[in-house]
Amino acid sequence: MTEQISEKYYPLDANTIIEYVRARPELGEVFRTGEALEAGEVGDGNLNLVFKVWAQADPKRTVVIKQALPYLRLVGDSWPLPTDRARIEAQALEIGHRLVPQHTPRVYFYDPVMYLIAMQNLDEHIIMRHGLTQGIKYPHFAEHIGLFLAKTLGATSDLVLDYRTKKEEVRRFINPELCKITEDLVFTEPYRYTERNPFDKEIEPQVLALQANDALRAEVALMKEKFMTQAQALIHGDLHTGSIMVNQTDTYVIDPEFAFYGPMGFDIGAVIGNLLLNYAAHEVRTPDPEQRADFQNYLTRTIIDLWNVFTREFSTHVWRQVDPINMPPAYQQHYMLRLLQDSAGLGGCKMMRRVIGLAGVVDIRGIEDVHDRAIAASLALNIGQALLMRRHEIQTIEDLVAIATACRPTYPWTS
Ligand code: SR1
Ligand code: MG
Repeated sequence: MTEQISEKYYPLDANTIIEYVRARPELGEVFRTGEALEAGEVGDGNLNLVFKVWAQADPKRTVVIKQALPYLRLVGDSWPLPTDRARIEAQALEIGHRLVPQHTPRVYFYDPVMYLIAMQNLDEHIIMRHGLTQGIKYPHFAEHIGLFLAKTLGATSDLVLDYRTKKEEVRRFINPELCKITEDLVFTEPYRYTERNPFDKEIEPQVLALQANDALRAEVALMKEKFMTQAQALIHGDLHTGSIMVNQTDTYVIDPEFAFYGPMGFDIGAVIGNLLLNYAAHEVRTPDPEQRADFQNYLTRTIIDLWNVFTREFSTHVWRQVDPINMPPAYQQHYMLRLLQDSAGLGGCKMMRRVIGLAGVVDIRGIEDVHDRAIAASLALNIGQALLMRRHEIQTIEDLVAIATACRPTYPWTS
């Protein structure tokens, strides 16, 4: 990868960002000329610097500044990363904001020299993964994310865009290096020995069995091929519950820096797979059986509801608009069934990578007791594996949920 970085680029810090912000006329609607500003670095992700800058006199007036580093923050400068991902993220956010403004933060501006995005602060929301891990339910999430998925995926696909715009959009969102991260971390490394797989020793027998399973690796290879070759729609590309901010009334999707033209099932499967990772975590995080069943039912109900909302909204915003001669009902049904099965397979892969590979999820890796952690990890692996291997059996979203809920942890080993 060779990327020419702008000569004027420098990584900001909590001091320099204040000068930077003062000089940006686009923030005139938020900050008054010369008023005292404060800032802090709040990024806890794997890739970027994220700052909040606020008016000292009124912290409600806060702006988020996300700046791309030319390397992976999680690992350091031994892993270079293109700063162009900030442009991709800004442009994907703009599309999201046009299609679903109620679920996409507003971008104030994108700076192509500093590779940064200034955007709306979401201070009344939390990262969904953290809320779910604490056992908080979000009653409107299924409705919101189902609509978000239907509108963003439908409106950027060949089903809606004209032939030329679609190809131009594919070109605009070419994102090879971030796709390569996914190709490696989701579809390759979990299935071979590498020191970058930091799974616990306790689940090693299950991981080794999975890695030795030729049939499973063949299905993973098919999913990888789909990810690499099916330019179906502009996908978020990393739509896990850490990329979603929620409260009891709202849902916002953030962080589309992995966006590119890929298979819709990668986004839908990411949401479903991450809800099921949380389901597996509550196997041990919620010891009371009634409370556990209640929360796990909430999670599976959410999966069913979000799919039903997705299909309803896809009918309204896509199928009702298409030419029924070219795309008759049988084709439409086949398309939706393929999406459901893709979501199961791709979501299953995303579950397994979060257990075995680099960049785990706090739902599971944050469980303190090593045996409890192994139970949750083992269950997540079994669900991921079953969704991938049995996806062709799935005809309805209830079938998908039934496959997941039939799984049990293999750990502790009985023989
Ligand atoms: C090396 S970056 C690790 C992961 O963080 C992002 O959220 C993506 O999921 C990526 O795979
Ligand atoms: Mg991210």
